[in-house]
Amino acid sequence: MFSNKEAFKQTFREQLVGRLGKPMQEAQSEDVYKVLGGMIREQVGKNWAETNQAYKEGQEKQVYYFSLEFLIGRLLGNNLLNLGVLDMVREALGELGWDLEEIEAQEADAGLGNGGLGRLAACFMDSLASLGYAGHGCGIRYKYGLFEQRIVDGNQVELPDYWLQKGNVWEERRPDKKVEVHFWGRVETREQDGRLVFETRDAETVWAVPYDIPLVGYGHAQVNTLRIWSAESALDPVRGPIRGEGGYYRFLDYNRSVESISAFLYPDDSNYEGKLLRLKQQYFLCSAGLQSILRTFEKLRLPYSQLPDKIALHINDTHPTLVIPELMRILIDVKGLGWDEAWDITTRTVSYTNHTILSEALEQWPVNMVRELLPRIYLIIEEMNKRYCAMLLERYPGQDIKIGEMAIIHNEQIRMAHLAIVGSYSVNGVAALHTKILKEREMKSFHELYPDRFNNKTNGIAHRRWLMHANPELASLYDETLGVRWRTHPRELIDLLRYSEDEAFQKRIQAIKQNNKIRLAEHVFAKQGVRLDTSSIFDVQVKRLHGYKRQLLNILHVMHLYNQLKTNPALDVTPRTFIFGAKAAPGYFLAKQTIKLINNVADTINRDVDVKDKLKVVFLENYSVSLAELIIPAADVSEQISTAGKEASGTGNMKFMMNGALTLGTLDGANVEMHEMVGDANMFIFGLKVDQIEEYYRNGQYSARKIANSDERLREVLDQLVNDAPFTRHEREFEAIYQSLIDHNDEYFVLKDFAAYVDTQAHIEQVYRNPSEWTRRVIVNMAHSGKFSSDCTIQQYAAEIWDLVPLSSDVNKRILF
Ligand code: 4GP
Repeated sequence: MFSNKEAFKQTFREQLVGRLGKPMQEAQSEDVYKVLGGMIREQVGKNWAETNQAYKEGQEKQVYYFSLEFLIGRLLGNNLLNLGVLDMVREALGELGWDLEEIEAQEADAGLGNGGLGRLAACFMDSLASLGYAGHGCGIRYKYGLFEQRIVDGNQVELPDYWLQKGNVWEERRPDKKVEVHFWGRVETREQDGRLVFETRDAETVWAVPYDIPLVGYGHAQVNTLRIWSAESALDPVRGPIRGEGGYYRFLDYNRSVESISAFLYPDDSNYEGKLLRLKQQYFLCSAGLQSILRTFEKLRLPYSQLPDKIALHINDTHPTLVIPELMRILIDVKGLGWDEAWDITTRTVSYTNHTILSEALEQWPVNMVRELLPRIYLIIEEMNKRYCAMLLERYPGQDIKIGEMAIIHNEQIRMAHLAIVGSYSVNGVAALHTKILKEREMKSFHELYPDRFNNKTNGIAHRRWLMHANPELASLYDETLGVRWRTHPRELIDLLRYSEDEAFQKRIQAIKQNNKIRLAEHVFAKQGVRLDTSSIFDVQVKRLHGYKRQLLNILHVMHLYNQLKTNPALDVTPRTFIFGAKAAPGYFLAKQTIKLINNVADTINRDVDVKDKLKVVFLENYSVSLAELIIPAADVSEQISTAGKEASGTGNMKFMMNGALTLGTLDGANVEMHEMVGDANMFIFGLKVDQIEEYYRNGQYSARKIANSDERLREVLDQLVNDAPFTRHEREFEAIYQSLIDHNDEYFVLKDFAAYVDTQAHIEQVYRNPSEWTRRVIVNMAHSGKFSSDCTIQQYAAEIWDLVPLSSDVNKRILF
């Protein structure tokens, strides 16, 4: 049905009428979306079945990527692109009177993730399928994704994101594949044939029901699977809670508690509330995912000793660490293996990625909680800890403090990062600097103990989504200039270097940027009623709101620019539009205050006719994957200004680089690697470096107050946080921010980096005035951005961690276009 435009139109018409049961002229955009989505699902169904068959034959090793987050965004456009029919469908729909973009906008933006970690998982899924690897996602089908953000009087208000309200055309519910997950209960031990047998009694049973989403590879017929699990009550009149007096009411309570397991994603990527429920979610995913994987493995009729040859289990940060004790449990209690053999298999199967060194994100679970909720799992963790500490004692005799620091269980807490390191064969950081910090500081003793286990895998992004889909004009220019190989060999973008000084090419790049700016400006006007000047510099900071990401530094600089213009209206500035987008964790007060501050500043500046043609600030509501696809191609300046050492990698930085923005950044995360490639001349680097920051931490000599007092510009903006004009709406409105900077001594060195940031921003203005020089730098960045495709990253994971080769079946050799 997608073989050519006319055939497509014909089928589309028939299906539209057939499925909807109403005449075509009455169809709404939403109807068109559903029908088109259904057609694609049908189209990939055959390939999906064929791929699954190939997997069943078991030739290739498969990787399962366990993640509590998959920030996949919309799938329609990406699927059309990967099937090679995007342009044809756009044209065909156009001829039928529909605009594809509007149709795409009907799809709920699946926000099953908070930020970088969740988006990375989604990019990895795309690359795994596109490169022909057998790689699948294992996640939770949250009923509510990350909250929807509204800005009301400048404040963030959170609304539930019921993304499934209109159904989900991509997923397939698979009740036949459901598995049982057990909570609570008590463990009974008995001896049988000379060994201890553990049985859990009186546990609560929950059904885990999988929903499968096809992951379409680019350009070939292979289709992998994202399996997300939903919790349902296991209504069993004989064994279940409904039995006996008052049973029905007990059942209702039980039902509520079961449904809450997959009800919502925790809206927080740095600290955790509702700990018990979160722990339940984690175990639910690990147990359900593993059971279904092992069921497939058993069909191969191989001994469990060969599990590591056929299956790799990857845990995305510590959230799914319970995969380790759960695998031990199944191997020992269900399959009857001994501890040592089970341990050997487990530690040859599991690998782990660390995504952050923020101490508040390092997960720990109280012993009591784990012991009660997951009694058998607790015993296994305890045993692991016992054996591991005995090994440490042998290695470090008499060093009790060190052993305590390295233990899995300490001070009545279970440290998930330690469990993950001890129970896996590979631990990786997500950018060179981050991995170095893990090895030399955060996980130093573990690196000494297991030097070969640690490795780096710098993050990457799905360049097909972030370039071909988000920036089609630029992608066409690349096709025209380089041919189409870059689409599957992104490092070949390096050939763009030849055109960096080519005036005609520069002009094309400038025109594309301009069009993307217009596209964004139209969207912003339609959504928020703010008009943007598309000839101004679009200076963008979009990411989660967190102290270390320093949106505050950015907005203080904007306040300073405004102050300058007010004092000296004739000041010769290059017009600027500062664009922000960020969600703050609902319980993170300072982050929410920062959003309010940005909105107040925007309000003041945008109303002031004195600065009308020079300065504008806009906070874009409800930052999401689809909004990012509009914003990023329109950016001139990419703000990557985290406190050095705090941003593990960043992936926004890569998306902007690829889409032709110049980076204003600190030497942090993957910025460092970008800088190594393009050099000082092509990036705007400023601020403290990691070792300088460490030195401050060591010597305790940082004084925010001193810095504030010695810089007139800072004094002025700091005053403006608490005095009643021009950015505050009542006295002391931003007292908390002020205190964090002055009384709490500026944890993220905002004040220390302020002067350097202001200077670098001034330098940016100068360079921007020379369009040819600016564009030359942009092209150099684009040329080097191919390294940051997740295709490259996944190839490294496959070769160096998972030991995976592309599928040899016909299905991935069948080229679609
Ligand atoms: C993020 C890191 O903060 C970011 O630097 C990194 O690029 C991203 O993971 C992917 O590796 N961490 C999280 C989190 O999103 O929840 O810890």
